[in-house]
Amino acid sequence: MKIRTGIAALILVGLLATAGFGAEFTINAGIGLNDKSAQFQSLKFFKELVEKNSEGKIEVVLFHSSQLGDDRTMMEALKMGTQEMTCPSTAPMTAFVNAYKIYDLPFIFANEEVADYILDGPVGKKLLDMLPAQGMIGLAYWENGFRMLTNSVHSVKSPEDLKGLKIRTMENPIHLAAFKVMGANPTPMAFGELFSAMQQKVVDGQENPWGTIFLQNFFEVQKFATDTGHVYSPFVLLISRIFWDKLPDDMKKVVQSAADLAKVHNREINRKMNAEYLEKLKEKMEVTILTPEQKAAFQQACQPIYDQFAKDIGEDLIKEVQKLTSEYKK
Ligand code: KDG
Repeated sequence: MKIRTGIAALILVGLLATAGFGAEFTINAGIGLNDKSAQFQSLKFFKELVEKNSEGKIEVVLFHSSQLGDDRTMMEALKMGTQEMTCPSTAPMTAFVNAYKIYDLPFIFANEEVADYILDGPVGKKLLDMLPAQGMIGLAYWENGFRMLTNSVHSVKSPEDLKGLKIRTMENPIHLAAFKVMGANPTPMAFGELFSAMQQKVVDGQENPWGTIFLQNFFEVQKFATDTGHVYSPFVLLISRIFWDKLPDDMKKVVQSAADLAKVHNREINRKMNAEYLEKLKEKMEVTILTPEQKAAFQQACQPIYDQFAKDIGEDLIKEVQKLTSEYKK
């Protein structure tokens, strides 16, 4: 009898530990994308590492599909300390730290390798270091990816084809200005409202990486896609400063190292998934792959944005990034 009770108690302790009971700290982490996304898969990877390496002292609870709100609302919650973690695109982060607009300049990064080089270098670090003053700690740059255009009206092969199309953008002044200058009729909206806005034809189109277009079933309400790749969207894994300041140093190390390892994992699976889902989307939508000349026309059309936002972002920062990206190419 005693042995049986002992075993039962052991099982119970095990169950409680896996359920997070007894954990000293809980990280509630919320994102906008769904549970099939590379972002959610990477959060699961992060959770496993943190829970294992903290020996159960930290529990990570995951929420997807805007269950805890949109990017902006979750960042506000981090600032107030009512939510511990989120992973927004950098575009809506510009409401908190203006310098993040540098990443929104159209065509600033030619490919993912250049993006990694900038994000993991001094510029990326400088921008992460601006976050604590806003009540958030930037643990690592993960990846959303190059953004592609979709719509339900007609195929888009040139900026002229955008004329009059109502395009949902993220809440970001540069994205709005870029689509305006290309002739579209842009409107900012939270991600969680996007699918039904397209379904109800409140907007004609949107822009997101291939993985999102496929995994969020956007192809059900959008017939046309174009590989514009007009903006590279980084994600930042953010943790509330209020929570961070309560963590002992050894636990901070566990969280930081899991964020760094998950970054490598995230970039790897995200790139694989984006390539794979482009092929799948070709079976479901009319996908236009632009020639280099066609792509150059979009780049040309967006050029005025650089002057328009030079003062706002800071000419020195723009020059610094352009210098680094050109060095990388050599
Ligand atoms: O989880 C991330 C999403 O909330 C959001 O950042 C996705 O790219 C996105 C968009 O278009 O809003």
